[in-house]
Amino acid sequence: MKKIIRILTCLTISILTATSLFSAETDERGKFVQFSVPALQYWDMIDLDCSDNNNSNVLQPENALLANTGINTNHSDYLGTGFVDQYGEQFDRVSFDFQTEEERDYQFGFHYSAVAEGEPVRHIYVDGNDTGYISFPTTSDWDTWNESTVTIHFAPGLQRLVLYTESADNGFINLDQMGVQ
Ligand SMILES: [Ca+2]
Ligand SMILES: [Ca+2]
Repeated sequence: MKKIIRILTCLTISILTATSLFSAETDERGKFVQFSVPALQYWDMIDLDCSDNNNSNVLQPENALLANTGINTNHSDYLGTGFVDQYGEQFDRVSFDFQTEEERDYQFGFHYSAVAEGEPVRHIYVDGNDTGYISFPTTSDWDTWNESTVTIHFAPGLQRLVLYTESADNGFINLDQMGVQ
């Protein structure tokens, strides 16, 4: 029997001990790494090293958990390996998982571009609760990037922040990067 364990906080996974071959896969829930180990006894352990290029204050949406969006590289000057597009219809969402070490206000900066009739917004859900929204003022074209920020208070722990498109959220954005301070 196969046991599947998903590790939501890892953006890059290095398998430290042993094993063996692994493969990077993608399914409807996002990217994952699959590997096989010999039958484990209860005293055995699997060690994983999780990192995002040694900079945990920057998360790339193209590596996040995506729903109803795409990933593209067809505009210049993006950061990381690409950006999220097809992101402006109802139910489209990007979910970031990260760890906070202390209780305080955290500032989130989103690197994006937006060419729309109105001013696109995305509703912010933290651990399943609607905590408001963030605006993404339009940029002159899809090759121009801007930053929009929002401050959210967190206790220590594992967090999930979702940028969710509700029914009237005014159009598409390309989302390139999220920084946390
Ligand atoms: Ca979409
Ligand atoms: Ca990016």
